[in-house]
This record gives sequence, C-alpha cells and structure tokens, in this order.
Amino acid sequence: MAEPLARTAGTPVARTTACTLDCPDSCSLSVHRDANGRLVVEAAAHDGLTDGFICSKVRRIERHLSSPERLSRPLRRVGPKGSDDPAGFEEIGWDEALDLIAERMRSASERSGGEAILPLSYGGSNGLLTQDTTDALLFSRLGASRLQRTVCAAPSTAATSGLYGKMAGVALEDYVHSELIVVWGANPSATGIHLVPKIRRAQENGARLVVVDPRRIPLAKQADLVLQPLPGTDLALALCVIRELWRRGHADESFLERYTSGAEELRQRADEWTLDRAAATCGVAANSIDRLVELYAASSPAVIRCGWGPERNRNGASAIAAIVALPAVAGKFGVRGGGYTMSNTGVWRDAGLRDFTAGWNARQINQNHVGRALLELDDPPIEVLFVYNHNPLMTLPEQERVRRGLLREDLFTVVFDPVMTDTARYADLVLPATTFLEHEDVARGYGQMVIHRTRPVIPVHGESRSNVDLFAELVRRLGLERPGDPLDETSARRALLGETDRSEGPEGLAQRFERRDRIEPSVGTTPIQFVDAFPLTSSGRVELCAEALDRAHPRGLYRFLENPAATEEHPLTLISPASRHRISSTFGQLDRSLARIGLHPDDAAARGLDGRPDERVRVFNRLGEVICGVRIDADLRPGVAELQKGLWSHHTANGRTSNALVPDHLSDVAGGACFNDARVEVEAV
Ligand SMILES: Nc1nc2c(c(=O)[nH]1)N[C@H]1C(S)=C(S)[C@@H](COP(=O)(O)OP(=O)(O)OC[C@H]3O[C@@H](n4cnc5c(=O)[nH]c(N)nc54)[C@H](O)[C@@H]3O)O[C@H]1N2
Ligand SMILES: Nc1nc2c(c(=O)[nH]1)N[C@H]1C(S)=C(S)[C@@H](COP(=O)(O)OP(=O)(O)OC[C@H]3O[C@@H](n4cnc5c(=O)[nH]c(N)nc54)[C@H](O)[C@@H]3O)O[C@H]1N2
Ligand code: SF4
Ligand SMILES: [Mo]
Repeated sequence: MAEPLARTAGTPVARTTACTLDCPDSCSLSVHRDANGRLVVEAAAHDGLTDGFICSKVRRIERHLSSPERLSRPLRRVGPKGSDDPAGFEEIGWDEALDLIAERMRSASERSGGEAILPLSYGGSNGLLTQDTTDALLFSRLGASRLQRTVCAAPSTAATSGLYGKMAGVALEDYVHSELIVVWGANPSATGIHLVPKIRRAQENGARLVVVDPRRIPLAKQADLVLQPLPGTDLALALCVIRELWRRGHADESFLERYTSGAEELRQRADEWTLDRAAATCGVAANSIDRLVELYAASSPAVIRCGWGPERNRNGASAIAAIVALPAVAGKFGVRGGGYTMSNTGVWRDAGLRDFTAGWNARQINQNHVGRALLELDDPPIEVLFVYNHNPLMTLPEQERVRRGLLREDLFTVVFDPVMTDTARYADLVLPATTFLEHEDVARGYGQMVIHRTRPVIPVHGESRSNVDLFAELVRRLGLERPGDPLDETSARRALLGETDRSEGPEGLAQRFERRDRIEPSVGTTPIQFVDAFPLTSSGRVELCAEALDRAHPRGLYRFLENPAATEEHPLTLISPASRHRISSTFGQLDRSLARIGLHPDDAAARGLDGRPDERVRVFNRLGEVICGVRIDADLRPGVAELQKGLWSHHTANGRTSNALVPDHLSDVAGGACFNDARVEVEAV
C-alpha cells in the first residue's frame, strides 16, 4: 500500500491514478500533498477528454476522506437497528468481525442453503476490481442468491444491446465535429462535465443544440430548441419524429436496406404517433416537434447524447430503443461526430475480460424488489445480507419496504463502506472500506473509451480494507479457496484482463497494462460509427425491432404503456435527477442543509406556496411522505416536481427521501427502476 506523500516544500511528488466513481468521464488524476500537507487532486496532464480539469467533488475529496462519518475500524451493533445514536455501535477487531461473518454465513447455508445469503452491491465504485471479482468467487461458491443489478442502465443496456449489440458510441471528444447536438434526457453540466466545453466548441463552430428534458437544464440556456416533455413520454416523442422522418421523405432508405432489419415493423409501430397525438401525450407544442424533425433531417454530422432520464419509467427500454433508432432511420452514421452516444462500455466487449460470475446459477433477485425480497421470500428467506458499494436504503425504490426489511431482527446485515451511511445504521456489523485513492483498481469509464490502472496514492485510512482483500479473506476463512484463485489485487487484475500466454501472438490486455497506465480499445478512443464500429448483434445489422426486446415487452416493443400511478389525488410527477455535489448518495454526508423540493411557480401558487426559506411542505402519495423545504423553479415544467437523487436522511425533516415515494413497478423490458413514475401531491405543513 502507499507510502505517505511527500510533504516537504519544493517539488511535490505527484502520483498518477484515475477516478473510479460512477461517472462517464473516467478522469486520470494527479495527486500530491502541498507544502501545508493539504491533498491536491487535479487532472493528470495526458487525457483526451478531461482537458486539464476535474469536478469539484474530487478536487475537494479530502473533505470526504477525513469526514467524521469515515469509518476506521469494524463496528458491531449493540443498540437498536436504525438508530442514529453513535453509542449503538462498539468497535471490534477484524478477526472477531470476520469470524462472526463466516459463522453466520456457514450456519445460514447449512440451515437453509446458500440462497439464504444475498450480496447487495452496486455502483459506489465503478472500479472493475471492487465488484464481481473475489466477491463473486465467495458468493458463487456459497451458492448465494444473485442480485440482478437493475437500478440503473438495465433498460438502456437491453435497448442498445438489442438494436446495436452495444456498439461503441460517438466519442464525447468528437462532439466538437457535430453540426447538430441533441442532448436527450442527460444533464452533462452535473453528470459528465467534460462534454460541456465540447458542446460549447461545436457551437462556436456553428453547431445547433437541442435539449429534450422536462427541466430547462443549464445547457438549455444556450440551446436553439428546447422540448420539455412530460417524464415517461419520450417514446411517443421519438416515435413521432421517426414517423415524420419517413412521411416527409427524410428516411435514409439505402442505409436502412443495407444495414438494418425490422425497419418496416418500426415504421408501422411509429405510425400512430401523429404530431398532434404526440404533442398531447408529451405536453409539448406540435411545432417544436416539427422543428426537431426538420433540424435533425437537415443536419449532418448530427449526434444524440442520450442520457438515463428517459429510461427511468415504465416505457424506459422502448423509449431508449426509439431514441437510438433515430440515427439509423435518418442515416446519420458514417461521419465523425454523427450517430449516438449512450454508455460506451461496449468497446471492451471483445477484449476478453474474465467473467468471475460465470456458472453462478442461483436464485435471482431484482434489485428494485429488495424490500419485497427481505420481507416476503421464504424459500429460503434471506438470513444474511451483505451490502457493499451501495447505499440501498437511500437509492432503491419503495424505501419504506427496504427499511422494514432492514429492521427485521432475524436478519444479519453486514455493511462494508468507507463511511457510515444511512444503510449502515441498520447493520449488525459495519466494516471500513478503502476508497479508490487507497487501493489498486482498474477504472473503465462509460463515456471516455479508456481503461486506466489506478494505484493507491494515499495511505489506507485506519484499518480499512479493500473489497478484493476482504472477500479474498472470507473465501479463505470459509474454506472455499481453489488452486490458482486470484486472491489479491494484482492477481485479480491480471486474471480480469485475461492473463494468457500470448508470447506468440498479439499482446494481451494484461501484458499491455503491465507497462502502461492507460489502455485503449482495439477500435481506438474515437471510433466512427459504421466506419470503425459496427453493430455487434448476431445478424451484424441494426435490429430496429429486436426480437428479444419485442418478446420481453408486455405489449410488444415500442407500444406505449400508460402509467397507472397517475391519479387526481397525486397529480405531480416527481423526478429525482443527479446533483452536481454528489455521485448518487456518495458525498451526501458533507452537506447537511434541508433539501427543498422544486416546483414550477404555477404549481407552487396553486398550493399557496411561495418558497420562503422557512416554508415546510409534505410531499406525499400512497407509499409515504417526505417533509422538506420548497424551491420555486421556473426551469421546471408545470406538473413536474423535483427532489434530487441521493439525499441522506439528514436532508429532510422526517428522514425520508424521494425513494419513499417511488413505486417499485418495473420498466417494460429488463426489470428497470421507474423512479420518475412517482406521482405525488404537495401541501404546506
Ligand atoms: N454529479 C453527478 N454525476 C453523476 C451522477 C450523480 O449522481 N452526480 N450519477 C452518475 C450516474 S449513476 C448516472 S446513471 C449518470 C446519469 O446521467 P444523466 O442521465 O445525465 O442524469 P440524470 O440526472 O439521471 O438524468 C438526466 C436528465 O433526465 C431528465 N429526465 C428525467 N425524466 C426524464 C424523462 O422521462 N425524459 C427525459 N427526456 N428526460 C428526463 C432529468 O431532468 C435530468 O436532467 O450520471 C452519473 N454522473
Ligand atoms: N430516486 C432516485 N433514486 C435513484 C436514482 C434516481 O434517479 N432517482 N438513480 C439511481 C442510479 S442512476 C444509481 S447508479 C443508483 C446508485 O446507488 P448506489 O450504488 O447505492 O450509489 P451510492 O449512493 O453512491 O452508494 C454507493 C456506496 O458505495 C460506497 N463505496 C464507494 N467505494 C467503495 C469501495 O471501494 N468499497 C466499498 N465497499 N464501498 C464503496 C460509497 O461510500 C457509497 O456509500 O441510485 C439509484 N437511485
Ligand atoms: S467524478 Fe467524474 S468528473 Fe469528477 S473526477 Fe471523477 S470521473 Fe472526473
Ligand atoms: Mo446510475
């Protein structure tokens, strides 16, 4: 592990690493201590996308690393579950903690089978070693229940894989070459900041910008056209654009003929979405849709930056499929800066990364139904819950159900995290984890198309352990070790990257990584769609009406599903977009101010609210309520309220957050979360 960084005046010794937070940009970082001993984290010199700056969250990460919530030793619960009294936990040694876990896992699996254990992990670290490596060895050999990670990107992955086989997207660096940029349900000013200057540069070169978002996001201020559809209606909007492209003779028939299947089926399914019908369903003016059609048809290179806003509802997968079908219908591929971008992890599809989860064929549990699983499963019930890289109480739908599940006295819960999260307060055992600056890892962004090697650049905090190390230790303690297991970070890295003997042939990823800190995919970091990157579907064509999606959809792909949650009693749609100041709930301990729900001035006035700093409201529906402040926001559209994702219990007056109001029904395909299907009413308290 790392030695302390030099603190002496003079030339500081900077170390290079990369950010593994759940962010598309995957910045490489340079880290040193200044003469006053202050940790300086900045952009490393060599980086295509990062361009010399990083976000303030990571620039100021020392606040997080040394916050009072940071854990330094294992803790055992001695008070009631869920209490915020620090006296509710006592410190114990690692040996004792590990024995306790091994004992509980062993007895649960002997009594009820391995499926009585549920590992619950998500995106806290996107580092490839912190998830699905030694943890997968442990839990698959125990035969533990397997989590379907559906809380984010499941519908969009299903849609982009179905249509294009996860083809590489347009590089964010290449947006400078575009003539038209459509930012559709993404908010790069918060969620992937390095795209913003690229868009600005393109605009300086004459590019037009369109924003499709229920809110006027910061980029809307510089946009040529802004459409504010009601959340969950992008499917209608995209199908209408598709219909109009065809109707007006703007469809690229020769591209469709040569590279796609299912075009006629798509055309027929889009046909019901006339301008007027789509305008009424989406709550946007028909002439705005008309302008979008004409601008899109007339511009090349035209690129769509599709975000994750359009997937978080009942129509999520169909909506994303329809959005990414647009460049195929209009023939926008084949030029630099033309096509679409969603997640770019597909460029590594053929890289031969090892799948440590192969052969783990246990009972699957949808992440959006964890509350139900904890309360309702009985064959066998969940007896041991192991949470890491995740703050499920704050980030999963139906928060009250999750809370009731965590409160079960007969459930043994371990939470392994760098900080004392809200979820950790419900644990029987809390274990301190290292952060990405303290362990070795492999960082793969989902925007920038590189894999970085990350190294420990600061000393380990207290007795924290890395994920690889902790799960390896449990593999050993439970007697599950097999010869050749990669049970430390270096061997896990080599195994992940496929350490094979390639002495005769081309160098493998692992070998390249031994000498370089940054490796690029075989298509390079700025592939052009349909020049360098082609569909990776089994047919090699764009499957515009992909059969697997069509079969999985309750009514058939692209068929609009009404949202039954909307009622007269709860007329406002609640969205919970990302905050600039956090990554999901990560860093949420650093700000303790009261959250305020955003309301359009008309919606606020209709409820007698004026947004005074001391005004308090109750936001409620059948599932629960949140007591918080109010913010009047003319950038929202009427009928849409906003409460940011990733709040902690200390951010509201009753400890509940937006997920207390989010139903746990699933998206059309792939079992995705429907955060933005929440419908609420707001009243003064
Ligand atoms: N600072 C910061 N960066 C992050 C994150 C973070 O929490 N904070 N989270 C990371 C993660 S986990 C992810 S998945 C990505 C997400 O990246 P983005 O997709 O860019 O972020 P979101 O805020 O989820 O949603 C984007 C936009 O969708 C809009 N929206 C909501 N519902 C709809 C809809 O139905 N249709 C349309 N068209 N728009 C809609 C919201 O108003 C929001 O502006 O960002 C990553 N980067
Ligand atoms: N209402 C609403 N809820 C949402 C969303 C929404 O739009 N609306 N968006 C969803 C989205 S897009 C996502 S991706 C999920 C994210 O949900 P989560 O995956 O729960 O993400 P975080 O809240 O950031 O929590 C991650 C935890 O991992 C910890 N961690 C970080 N690094 C490590 C490590 O190396 N080891 C260990 N053991 N722990 C580590 C962090 O400290 C943090 O507590 O939230 C979802 N929740
Ligand atoms: S969170 Fe995103 S922008 Fe910030 S340093 Fe990490 S990769 Fe870069
Ligand atoms: Mo996410």
